[in-house]
Amino acid sequence: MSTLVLLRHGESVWNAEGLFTGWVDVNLSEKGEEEARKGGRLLLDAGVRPDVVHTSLLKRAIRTANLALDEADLNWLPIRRSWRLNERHYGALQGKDKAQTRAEFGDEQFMTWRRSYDTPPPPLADDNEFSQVGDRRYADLPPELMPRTECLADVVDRMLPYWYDSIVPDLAAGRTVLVAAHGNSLRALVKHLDGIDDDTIAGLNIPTGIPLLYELNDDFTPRKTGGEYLDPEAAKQAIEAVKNQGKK
Ligand code: DG2
Repeated sequence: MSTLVLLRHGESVWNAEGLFTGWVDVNLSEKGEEEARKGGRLLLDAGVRPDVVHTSLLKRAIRTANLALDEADLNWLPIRRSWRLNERHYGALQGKDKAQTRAEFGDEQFMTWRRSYDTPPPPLADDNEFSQVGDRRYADLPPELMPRTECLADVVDRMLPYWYDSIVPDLAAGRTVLVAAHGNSLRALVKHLDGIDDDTIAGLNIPTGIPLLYELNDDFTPRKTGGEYLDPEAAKQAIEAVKNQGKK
């Protein structure tokens, strides 16, 4: 048996403004910093002691991990980072206002772009101010893997090699693993863990800053489907808020 904790970063400044973010490297809001610290306290209070952390290459996830670890007095933990845990690349929607996009394109198109499994938003042009093409942190990424847009299916495809090659070996070694990542990269991981089908995953939303604990069997399947939020009441409300984003 092993323990996996999933933590979506605290609220970012663009979450607060209601903008599509994707691979744009925005910071945490003050509220997000507090959510991250609270996430660390929840781990401490629940007696969950991670041995290793995996994050994306984006500062909202990296800072969330650091703030949570600081609160839990675990600053010394090894941290591994990968672009494969990055948020879904939101294509041409990056930087756009969610409510305005919904008003302009209608509810159905908005939800298709936001939550359909296999329809990506239009690609982002390389010369767009919110493009990551040419960003030094992705220099090792083979050019053909650099996304210009992604649907959730694409995220599952690029995240799973990291799950099998980097996270599972830590779990197999008996380490408690904390994954600090993003709404959609974690939806991709939960889809895999819980065996959620391509349609049902549209209804799954992950709140910011609340640790989601999975006890795993020896074959890395969850002992309890859906895991367990360390603050279930707060999670319920925050999940509703994520679901309703884009509604004025
Ligand atoms: C949000 C998710 O990602 O947005 O890219 O806008 O978790 O990194 O803040 P995160 C974004 P939705 O898919 O929930 O609209």
